[in-house]
Amino acid sequence: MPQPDAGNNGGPTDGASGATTEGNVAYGRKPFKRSKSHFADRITADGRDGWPVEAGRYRLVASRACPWASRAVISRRLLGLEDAISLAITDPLQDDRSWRFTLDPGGRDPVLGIRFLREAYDARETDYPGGVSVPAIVDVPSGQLVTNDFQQITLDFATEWTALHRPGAPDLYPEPLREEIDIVMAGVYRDVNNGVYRAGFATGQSEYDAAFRDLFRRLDLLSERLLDRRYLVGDTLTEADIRLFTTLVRFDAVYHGHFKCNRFKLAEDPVLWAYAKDLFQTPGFGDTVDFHHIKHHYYRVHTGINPTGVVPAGPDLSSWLTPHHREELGGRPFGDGTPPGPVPPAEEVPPSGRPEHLLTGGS
Ligand SMILES: N[C@@H](CCC(=O)N[C@@H](CS)C(=O)NCC(=O)O)C(=O)O
Repeated sequence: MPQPDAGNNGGPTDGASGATTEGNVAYGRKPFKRSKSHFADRITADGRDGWPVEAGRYRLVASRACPWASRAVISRRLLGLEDAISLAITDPLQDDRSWRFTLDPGGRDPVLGIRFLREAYDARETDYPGGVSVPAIVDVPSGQLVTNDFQQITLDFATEWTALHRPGAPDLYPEPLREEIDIVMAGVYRDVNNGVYRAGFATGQSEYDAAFRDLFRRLDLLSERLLDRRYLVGDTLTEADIRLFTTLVRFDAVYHGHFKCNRFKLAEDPVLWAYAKDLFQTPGFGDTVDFHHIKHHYYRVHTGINPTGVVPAGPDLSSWLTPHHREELGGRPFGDGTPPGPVPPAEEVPPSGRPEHLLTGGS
């Protein structure tokens, strides 16, 4: 069932509400506060919320610009759910009707037949008053939004969709490590994933200072933690790594400048930089990243903090592909499993979004 919006103070839900709500009015004077997901139904093996796990029934709508949606794209790929859950990629630029399918022929999602993600929200709840956000999972037969609960979607991919995982899929949320994973993820969420937004959309100095301090204190701790261990928890990839990665991969390209998170660049912290490159070069991570979408979304949509909409040409992203040497720490990326195969051709990131598209390629 839809959940009441809690904690939305009328500011941007993540500051990415599209041009109209991104203006100065939306920034308000209250501190940045993330709104809670409105639709929190779960797709489960037993179908207790009315949405059973079923191959081919659901469509994941994601923006490659969005860190929260990118979690779902990575986890879907690591688990080999590509054939079970189809993927729609939105235009990185919202307009005042929010996320749209302008990248698709005729401006319509070819499976759902809609032009705006809002249509799936409306199909679920008439005159839905809240913001439209990605990631969103839509029930294809009815065209209705099922969930936009970004915190739960990936956990359910890992634990409820197991019957449809590929052979050799990793266990991204292993039972014996859940307590530790949850603790690590809580700190990463508060200070890093959401922390960069708190800094970037701060409307006062003390709010910004606090977010900046918490962010870099946490990054220092993470750097220390990762000094002699390849992954955040245990010796394999878990959900915790996915969640940290989606912020780190955006760090130098957008958060360092656009969100004023500039005590250091990721590339200046040897441990975090090597860790992030290691993940980037692991099948399922970097092959989902579109730097063009990331940069253009943040710098062009957030007109409140970048009124000119000019997108910086740098940084040089080709260094994401340089050696990281983290394999010397051991670790078993996929545990007893195997890496995912190649990206399905229809889902390949275009050359413009890849790191080898150097500065000469433009912004
Ligand atoms: N606030 C979302 C979390 C995901 C999120 O913030 N996604 C952003 C993109 S990175 C979004 O779609 N924002 C839409 C908007 O601000 O209108 C939720 O409550 O589920």
